[in-house]
Amino acid sequence: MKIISRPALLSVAVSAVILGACGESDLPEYHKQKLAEAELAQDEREAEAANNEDTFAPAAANEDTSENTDEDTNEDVDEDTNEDAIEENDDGDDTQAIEEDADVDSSTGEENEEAAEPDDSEETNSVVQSVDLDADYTLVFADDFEGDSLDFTRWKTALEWGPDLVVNQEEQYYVDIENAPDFGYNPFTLNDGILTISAVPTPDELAASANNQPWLSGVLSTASRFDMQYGYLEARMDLPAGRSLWSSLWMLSSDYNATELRPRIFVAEYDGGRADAIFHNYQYEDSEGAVRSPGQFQVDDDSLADGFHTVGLSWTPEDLIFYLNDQPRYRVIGDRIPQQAMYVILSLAVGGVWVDDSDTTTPDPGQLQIDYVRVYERNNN
Ligand SMILES: [Ca+2]
Ligand SMILES: [Ca+2]
Repeated sequence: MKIISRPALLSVAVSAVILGACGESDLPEYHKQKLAEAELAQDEREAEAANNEDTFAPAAANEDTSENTDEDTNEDVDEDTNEDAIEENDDGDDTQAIEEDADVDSSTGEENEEAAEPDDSEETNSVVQSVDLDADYTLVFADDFEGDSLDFTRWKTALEWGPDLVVNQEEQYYVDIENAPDFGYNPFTLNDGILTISAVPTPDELAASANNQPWLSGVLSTASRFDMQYGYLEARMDLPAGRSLWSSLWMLSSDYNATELRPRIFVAEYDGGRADAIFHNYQYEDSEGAVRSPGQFQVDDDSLADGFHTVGLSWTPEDLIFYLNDQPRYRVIGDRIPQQAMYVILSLAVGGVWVDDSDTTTPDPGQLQIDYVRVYERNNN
């Protein structure tokens, strides 16, 4: 495993949102639907697994590295929570400083028009200090895609609920090339250290195998093969512009049915139909089981459609910081930051409720290119 040499990031002010400050808005409908469908499928899989332990390996247990601070993660929201969060974050935390300032730095982004109603979580500016991957972190997972084929010790090519469940009215069928190598279409190609996921219209002869979905595409997941809990996740990708192409780097809880918060982190979502913006989000469940989110956060950048860009997530027990091209853009803090192992997913969806339906202008093929995916753990200080 090689050490990544890179310049340290500058300390910059970034918009931050404090979870639970005033309660968050409801989820966008499509995420609710996705969640409900995924849970249903997961329940079915669990029931199946109970009957046949050979066919379903539960996610590998992760070392519990959470030195959960003395914060009460289930504390009811009240008017003091916001102040508490700020104070607790300042106390004993040498990497973060928060300036109490009601003015949000609007130059870093704005509410997504299609997201839920703007929430009333408190926003503030916070100073994010450098992430020095060379000095303070150790590389614990990396795929530079230098080989001739996918490394199935690192990646699954299916989601946990299997390829046949349609969520979000998405139009693609994710070919599980690991388990169906003779499917007839392989969405994954590797060339010169670049993995390309190619989405194409489903050929007639494969329609039945593809659950009659009109597109074929690919997904990568580290479920049961690699979990992370805190650290820095980064992917370098050339995102595809074009109608209906929905690229995502996201994370789900490794123990999806049994954990508090049931967190899911959308490190980066990209709609090729509005190619000059990227979206970050975090979702969790409150103590009543309602799914909450501080809201989808939009970062505008008119260079996104061209060339390679890095997207990253810094995750500590105290915060989530979302990065684009090594610059922190959005920070989430508070007592509902995930304190549990999660796994990593990369997907190229086509169509669905968040993007336009495919039509004759949808690129064929639509191609997401990935240079690398890396995960670093922070060294003990
Ligand atoms: Ca591109
Ligand atoms: Ca590479």
